[in-house]
Amino acid sequence: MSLGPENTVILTGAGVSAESGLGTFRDAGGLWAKFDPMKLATPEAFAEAPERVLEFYNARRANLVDAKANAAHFALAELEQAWMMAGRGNFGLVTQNIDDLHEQAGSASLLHMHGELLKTRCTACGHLFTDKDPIEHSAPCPKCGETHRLRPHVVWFGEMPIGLDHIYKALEQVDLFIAIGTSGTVYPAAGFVQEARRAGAWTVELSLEPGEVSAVFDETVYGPATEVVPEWVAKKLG
Ligand code: BV8
Repeated sequence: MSLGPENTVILTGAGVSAESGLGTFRDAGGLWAKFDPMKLATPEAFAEAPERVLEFYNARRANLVDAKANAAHFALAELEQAWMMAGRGNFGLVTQNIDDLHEQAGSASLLHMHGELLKTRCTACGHLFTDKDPIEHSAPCPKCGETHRLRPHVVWFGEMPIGLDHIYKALEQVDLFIAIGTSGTVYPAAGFVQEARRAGAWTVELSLEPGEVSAVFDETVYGPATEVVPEWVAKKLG
């Protein structure tokens, strides 16, 4: 009997990049333990205090420039390769992370639903460009020349995540859903596992410890991503 396609959707969060030295949000000592997200990661905060918000993101951008992909990122790129080579079904990697570590590891079908820290966007003309330098609030847009209109290309609280229609379409026909290194706190991402279950998928959580929605997963494995993810992928690829 043919196994049929095994359409796969993977959702990653800050935990997959933790061992690359990038801070998580809600762990002890995490970013939101030190900073108030409502004062730094909302459009209102940016409108009220653009310099403070830019300082926060410029510091994280500078920290990201030297970060390197880890074994978990590489294992996910290997899983995608195997899927494509064997024609095992659709494969989509949705990340909540704004770093570029999945790209570094070679992941191709990648969607940054919360944006990308190494991109800057002009709110006047919409120009979107890769940018590793600090964003100066008064700087002119390289395309339209307007000043005071540049922002990090990240999705703040209250803003619409990127690619939701594409993600929900993939979740309608998913057979295997794997959530990796995410606390399941932020919606709509935290609700994806429910969509996957509605589609009849096998759902897996790979993280350091149980998150807010762990109870609904069919399979859970806890431990550092650089150990748990390569092990899970090796077992899956037999
Ligand atoms: C939306 C980008 C409307 C910027 C982020 C009131 C007003 C407005 C909205 C809301 C509201 N109340 C609720 C909401 C919805 C809100 C929300 O969910 N709030 C929460 C706090 C309750 N969501 C939104 O606003 C979203 N937009 O709702 O739009 C809409 C939506 C749908 C349809 C129509 C309209 C936008 C949310 C995006 C916000 N932007 N980031 C930036 O990075 O600064 S959120 C931020 O937290 C990250 O992007 C990340 O995506 C997100 C979740 O964090 P995690 O990745 O899970 O990280 P966390 O630290 O929490 O957990 C780490 C995990 O890793 C832990 O489980 C840990 O155990 C594990 N771990 C740690 N180390 C390791 C490890 N695992 C393995 N190995 C290790 N070594």
